Amino acid sequence: MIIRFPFRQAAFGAFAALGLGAMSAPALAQGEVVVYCSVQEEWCRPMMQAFERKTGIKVSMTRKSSGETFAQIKAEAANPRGDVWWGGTGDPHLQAAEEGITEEYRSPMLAELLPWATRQAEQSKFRTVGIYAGALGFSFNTQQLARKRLPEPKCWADLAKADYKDEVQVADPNSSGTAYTKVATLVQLMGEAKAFEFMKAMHKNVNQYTKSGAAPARAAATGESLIGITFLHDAVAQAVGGAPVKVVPPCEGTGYEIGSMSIIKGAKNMENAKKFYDFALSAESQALGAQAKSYQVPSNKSAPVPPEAPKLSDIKLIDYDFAKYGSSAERTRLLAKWDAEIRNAPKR
Ligand code: S7P
Repeated sequence: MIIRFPFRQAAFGAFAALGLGAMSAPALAQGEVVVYCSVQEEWCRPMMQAFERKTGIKVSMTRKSSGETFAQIKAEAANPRGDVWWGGTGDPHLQAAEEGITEEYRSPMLAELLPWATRQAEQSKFRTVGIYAGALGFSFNTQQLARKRLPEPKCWADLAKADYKDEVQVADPNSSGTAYTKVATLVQLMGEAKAFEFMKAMHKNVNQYTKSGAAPARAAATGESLIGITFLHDAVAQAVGGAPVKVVPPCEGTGYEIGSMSIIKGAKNMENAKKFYDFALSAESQALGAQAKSYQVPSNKSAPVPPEAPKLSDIKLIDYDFAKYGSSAERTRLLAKWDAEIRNAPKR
């Protein structure tokens, strides 16, 4: 009892700050919430711990990539096991909203968000919301590049050149939201026919389609792969950690993500899911990202933007059509086309 008392005080303070102060303190220390986390493990853990510390609500967390989590929520729809899906690229969250497997929730915290984050909520009829943003690109290992006497890749087009045979790593767009963002970005940037021609040519240079979207940044950092296509912030995390990598926003322009969060339809712990959702939209919780070396741009207007975060205003960004590329029909069609035309295309 003596140990728990100050904990409850802290929890009450947090809920008062989130506009939930009318709840009784003993109730705050009860219950659980099941969170499917699609950011990097390094950020998932401190975020869950911070929520537990604030509220006394126990968190059961599973970390999986965006596409994998979407597939899991869909498979579990008749008997949902998760309550909240936190993080991951916005497209599969939008698809989940359209397919009715996530729940409408108008958080009181929406007023604190930047317009791109609330647009995501409005677009999905309040079934998802933006929690961070980040641009796509690639990174390369500077030591390996010098050792192999190769030219610096600067553009998407460079990644299909014979110079980089077996030197490019990128994730599989079925499991990875990052890699789906890449497919949708190239289609918007080049037109669909040219984008698939380019991906077929680049396929000859791909040494591995990984499950996780951020893995190619780690591979470029260690030199296991010369080049890794990822979100720029995932590559920056490697550079900040001291890896010999250069981070490249492609010269032709690039797409970006609105990392999102959704409550799962039929959540067994609905009230706690909403508390987690409100907490995840607060400036205080979003500041935890940078502490965990996750350098996305946060969606809360008052959350500090990490100085390491790639400056979106300095990058040639396309006007990414989230409504189209996050729609069920388009995402399903593009993934099937990638499977049919790219995954097993000849390497020679
Ligand atoms: O590392 C953070 C991040 O890049 O990971 C998320 C990503 O969707 C999860 O990885 P997958 O590509 O494997 O799905 C991004 O939303 C986030 O910025």
